[in-house]
Amino acid sequence: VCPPGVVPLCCRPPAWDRAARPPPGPLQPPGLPLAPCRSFSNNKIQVDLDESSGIALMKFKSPPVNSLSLEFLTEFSIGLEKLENNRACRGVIITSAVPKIFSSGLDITEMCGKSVEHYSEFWRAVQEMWLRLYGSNMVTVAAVNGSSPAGGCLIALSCDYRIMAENPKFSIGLNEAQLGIVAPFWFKDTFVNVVGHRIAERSLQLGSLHPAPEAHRLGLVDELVPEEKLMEKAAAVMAQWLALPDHARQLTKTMMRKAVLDRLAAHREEDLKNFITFVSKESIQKSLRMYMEMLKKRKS
Ligand code: CO8
Repeated sequence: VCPPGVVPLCCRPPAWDRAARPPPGPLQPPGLPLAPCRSFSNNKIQVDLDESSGIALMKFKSPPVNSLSLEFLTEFSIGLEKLENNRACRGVIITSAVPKIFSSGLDITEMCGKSVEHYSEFWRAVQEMWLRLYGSNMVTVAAVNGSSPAGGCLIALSCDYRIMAENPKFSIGLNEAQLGIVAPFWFKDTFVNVVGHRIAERSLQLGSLHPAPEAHRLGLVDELVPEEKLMEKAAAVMAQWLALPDHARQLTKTMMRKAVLDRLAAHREEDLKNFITFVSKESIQKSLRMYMEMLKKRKS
């Protein structure tokens, strides 16, 4: 069972028969357009697709912290859908245009003091984003060039490969417990699939945010590189993954991820109800408000 508009991985047409392309060359430095390239920028995400290599670059550009608002999540899902449906696109590199921040996770203001209808629309958008990204047929590489808590970490975990800037000030993790909230089962499943049960269990209970070197040691990120080398490395990793026939790689990806994807797809409405019940509780609202206040105080 898949949400409307999301074609299950196993049913999507294989990309094996796509036109052969030359191996992808190095990506141009961030900020410069790829050539020849097709761009579709909207308010919060810039997308550049280099049709000759089949590689798209998605850059989050929603300052101050790339928080995942309803608008951001909607743009993200639409961007992924456009790339997925474009036969010229085989892989996407996801990174941030905001210095020092990959994404601060779900926009907490979307979960505070809003109507049930709003919570419902917001949570559906979170589910949709994850189903599209985790279930993508494309090769997905996260170039994590800043801090990446909670929902930001989920985006990175949902990719096929994670490269992080080796700055110990940047941290990544599912820190929901620190906010007094609980990561949903599919956040947990995605985390377990990357780092294994024991590390996920400890990290989730403690709501740990791991500095980049520790995240690398735990296997939460696959590689650390100096920040200025991040895009070059992402392009090299992408080239390695794209050297394989799409069809075989995609079927393998489906085999590895299908059970976890199906679990949310089968329990989507239940998950939505749980979220609404949970987030509507006064005790949870209080925790979220206090956390936002703490962020503001820390600043002053
Ligand atoms: N949502 C909304 N606003 C945010 C968020 C956020 N996630 N993060 C930061 N902001 C705001 C800050 O309040 C601040 O606002 P203002 O300028 O009005 O004071 C502004 O963004 C800038 O923030 P900082 O000054 O803190 O920026 P720094 O560069 O110093 O730090 C960080 C950036 C490291 C990202 C820091 O802001 C931070 O730690 N943010 C919180 C991140 C976080 O804990 N996110 C968790 C969100 S919850 C989630 O993703 C999953 C929940 C799933 C389960 C739900 C079940 C109920």
